[in-house]
Amino acid sequence: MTAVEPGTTVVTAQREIDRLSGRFISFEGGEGAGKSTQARMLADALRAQGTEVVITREPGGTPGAEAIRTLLLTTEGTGWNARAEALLFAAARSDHVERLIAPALARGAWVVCDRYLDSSRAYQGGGGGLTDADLLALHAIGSSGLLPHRTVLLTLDPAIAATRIALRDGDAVDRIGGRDRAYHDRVDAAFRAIARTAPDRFVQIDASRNAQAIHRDILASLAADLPA
Ligand code: T5A
Repeated sequence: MTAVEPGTTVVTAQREIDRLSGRFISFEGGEGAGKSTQARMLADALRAQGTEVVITREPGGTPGAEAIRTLLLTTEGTGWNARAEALLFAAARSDHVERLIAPALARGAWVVCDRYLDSSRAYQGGGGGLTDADLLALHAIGSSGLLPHRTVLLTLDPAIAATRIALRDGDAVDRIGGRDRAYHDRVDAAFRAIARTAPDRFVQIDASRNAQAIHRDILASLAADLPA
């Protein structure tokens, strides 16, 4: 298996990864639901079994996508409308898939990704009002529609998540995280609705418990995918 070269389609990789031992797992959920914590715990558990794991995040994961992350989340100015945001997230994802995710899957590694396409569907779609069809069309153009094998959706009351974030970050918020409660409630509802449309891909985990209990549930939900 050769790595996918920049400029080539990832469609072949999508077909081929289904035959390989590597798996593409994304973590989704609202702000502060515990995605980064659980992604790290899963990666550590897999590595302890001798599995090659690439842990990464969106927006980001490659130098180009990290530059777009800065544009999206921290650059001073008036911010972006939902359409511009969706295009920037899709562009970052395209670079991320082509240069990091697809090559890792093609060599049989596991990819554990902190946010992916479903965040665009929930934030720019549910929160920002774009249609799911438009967001999936951007994903088809940018990343040949590459989907994770499994998506772990961490569900948590936004009020509890806000308390956790305040404990960690104090008053600091990024441009999207700082949007109002109504926006984040729409994002939360959108994640749950998206998960219902793809029950074979999604596992929903109650993230209100302690991190170890959540981790155990995630391992159990991925049991069929885990290396023997
Ligand atoms: N976005 C992203 C879009 O709008 N569209 C897109 O397509 C994409 C890809 C990304 C922003 O971009 C938006 C969504 C976001 O607004 P980010 O900095 O990556 O920004 O933001 P988050 O993904 O929300 O990252 P956070 O770090 O804020 O949240 P996590 O990763 O869900 O939470 P985590 O693990 O860092 O935990 C938060 C705190 O809670 C503690 C942790 O120690 C930490 O202090 N914690 C727990 N406390 C109690 N019990 C538990 N079980 C806990 N688990 C973790």
